[in-house]
Amino acid sequence: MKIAILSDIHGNLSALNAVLNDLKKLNIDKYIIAGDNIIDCPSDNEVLRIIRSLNGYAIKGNREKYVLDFNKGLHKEWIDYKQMASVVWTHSILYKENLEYINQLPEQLNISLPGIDTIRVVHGSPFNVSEQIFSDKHPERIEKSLKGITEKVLICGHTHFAWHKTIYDKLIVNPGSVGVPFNDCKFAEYAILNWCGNHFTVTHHQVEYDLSELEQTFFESGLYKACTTWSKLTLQSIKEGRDVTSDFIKFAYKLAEKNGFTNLSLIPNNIWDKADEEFGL
Ligand SMILES: [Mn+2]
Repeated sequence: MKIAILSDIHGNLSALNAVLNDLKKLNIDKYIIAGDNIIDCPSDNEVLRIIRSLNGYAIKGNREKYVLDFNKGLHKEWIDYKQMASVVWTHSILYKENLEYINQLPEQLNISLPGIDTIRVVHGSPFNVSEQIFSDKHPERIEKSLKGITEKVLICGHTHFAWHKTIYDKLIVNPGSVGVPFNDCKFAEYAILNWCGNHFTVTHHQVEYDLSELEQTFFESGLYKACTTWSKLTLQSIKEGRDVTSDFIKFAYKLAEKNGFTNLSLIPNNIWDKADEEFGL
C-alpha cells in the first residue's frame, strides 16, 4: 500500500501538476490531501478540479475556512482590507461547485484500512486547524497531539516544513507544501507513506517546476493586480523557500504600532502600502 500525501497546494497549479507527474511512476494506491488547497496562488478552481478527480482523502485547512466564513457573511470588513484581498479574490472567482466541495470537506479524517495502521489526518493539529506543529520547537505540542489520538499515524500540514518522526510509538508526518514550501526549498514537496508488511516508511520528495509559468498565471488571472503586495510576497516566498509573508506582516504590525495603532486585528491600507514601500520587496 503506497499513499501519497499532499498538503498546502495554495492554488499553485504548476506545482501540483509537477507533483502529479512525478507520482505517475510510483504506483500510488491512495491520496491524502491535508488542506489549504486554495488561496495565495491563482489557480484555485483548477486545483480543486484535480483534487476532486483524485478521489482521495481530503480535509479543510484554515484557507478553506476563511473563504467559507467570508461566504457566510462573517468578516464582511475583509473586503476593505488589502491584507485580506487574496481571500476575497479567491472567494470571488471560485465556482459554485468548488465552494460546495470545500464546504463538505471534513476538518479531520480517520483512515482505517484493513491490514495497515490507522491514520489521523489534520491540517494544523488534532486540536486546532491553525496550530503549528514543528519538529524542533514546542515538543509539548507533538506530545499532546500524539497522546490525544488513538490512531497510530498523524498526518499534519500547515507549517510548510517537511519532516517526520516516530515518537511515543506513533508516527507523525508533515509532507511539507506543494505550492509554497519553506525550509529553503524552492521545489514542490510531497511525501509517500509506504506500508512494509508491519509498519510504514516515509519518504520526502521535491520536484522542480517552471516558476516563470507560475508567475505568468499571477498576471493573467488578475490576482496580481487585485492583490499586488500579497502576490509579491507569495512569489518571493516561493522563490526563496521561506516565509517572507509572515516577516512582512510582523513588519507591518510594527509599523502600525509606531504610527499609533494599537490592538489592531487587521492592518489599515495606508500602513499596508507604507510597509510595502519600506519592506524592500
Ligand atoms: Mn494552513
